[in-house]
Amino acid sequence: MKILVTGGAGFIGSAVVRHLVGDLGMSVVNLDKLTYAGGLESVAAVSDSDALAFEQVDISDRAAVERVFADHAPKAVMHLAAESHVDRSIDCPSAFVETNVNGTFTMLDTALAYWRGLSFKAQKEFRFLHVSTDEVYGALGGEGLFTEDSQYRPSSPYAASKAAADHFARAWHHTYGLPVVVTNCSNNYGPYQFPEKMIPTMVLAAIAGDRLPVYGDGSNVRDWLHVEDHAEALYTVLTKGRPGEVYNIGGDNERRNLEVVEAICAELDQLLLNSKNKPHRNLIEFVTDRPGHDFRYAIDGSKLERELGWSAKWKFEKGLAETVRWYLENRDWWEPIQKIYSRGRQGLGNA
Ligand code: NAD
Ligand code: TDX
Repeated sequence: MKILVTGGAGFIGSAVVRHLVGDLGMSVVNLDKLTYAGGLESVAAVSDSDALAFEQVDISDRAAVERVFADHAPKAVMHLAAESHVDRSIDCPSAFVETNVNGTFTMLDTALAYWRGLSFKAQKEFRFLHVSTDEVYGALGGEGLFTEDSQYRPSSPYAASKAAADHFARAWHHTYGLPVVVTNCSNNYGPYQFPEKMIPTMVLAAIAGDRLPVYGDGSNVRDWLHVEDHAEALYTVLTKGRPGEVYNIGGDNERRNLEVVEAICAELDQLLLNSKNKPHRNLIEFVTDRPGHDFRYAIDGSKLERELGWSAKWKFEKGLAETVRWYLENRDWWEPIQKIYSRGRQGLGNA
């Protein structure tokens, strides 16, 4: 079975590609524009495989996307390509509308035309997996969990663009019968995450002896899932999920941001015994909060566990420790990125 993965040069998409090609021996077409967030180094572990093809294409470019479908005849689509960083969406929302909304529309509509040309059997087997986020549900207070029935209340331009994309995905199933499945996942962490997101930002800043910028008072809560667990969950939903359904994916790992930053510092204290920056927690600095900062995300992932038999394997403390170690041992992956991205503050809405 050949799978078309969009955004396969990004953080989660590359974990999906490594899982499909490396662990499962499947054929994959990786469609990616290679924005600042994408790099083929993230799929280097499988790039020698004949089972992996790459297409440098923008998901909003309909003619190019049509050509990819025609050339590769995929049996399924896993759609991950997106602008993904909340802070960037505050500074430059138009890119999020263009890629996340128009690009998703283009992917759905091109897939529909392709699907209509398939045999009855191939149509029944085809899947379009739309990968989304728990941020579409807005923010939680101290109590409660997001379920698949939670109301859509997106807060940031990023979340609004993903919510719009989710509605298009559902409509292409409801109106045209395209076999769409939607997933909404909590915060991912792990190797190959672009160093603008919170965890790699803190790890790289601490290694450099720079200040660790904790937004507000650090009490905001995120529910962390290891990216390799997410990749496996997505394959489970692709192969076992029912068209028209939504599945929340979570890790049951709610942590306050300050707790996570302190755990990173403690890990670095152990790994960098001779560092002059020890104890790294002294580098923590509380900075101006993110505008519209969602207080808490937490997922009820019981539907996925109950109906499709998936559950996360990684324990957060072990996964975080291994992630810190991965960044220390893989400077050749992130040092070139630092030449184009300086870890400066984004998302104050001044850009
Ligand atoms: P990422 O920013 O690391 O990677 C995005 C990838 O998409 C990059 O390789 C980039 O080059 C590519 N891309 C961007 N615009 C494109 C375009 N117009 N055409 C083709 N390719 C394009 O993102 P990520 O963190 O890996 O997120 C992947 C998906 O998962 C996104 O849809 C995101 O909304 C969703 N998601 C992310 C998280 C998270 O914690 N990171 C959690 C839940 C859901
Ligand atoms: O420097 C920082 N300091 C800080 O305190 C950064 C970059 C973030 N934060 C805080 C903001 C959040 O409360 O840490 C938390 C996590 O921030 P991000 O890594 O930017 O993630 P978040 O905004 O929660 O969104 C992420 O999870 C859901 C992904 O970027 C989205 O793509 C995904 O949909």
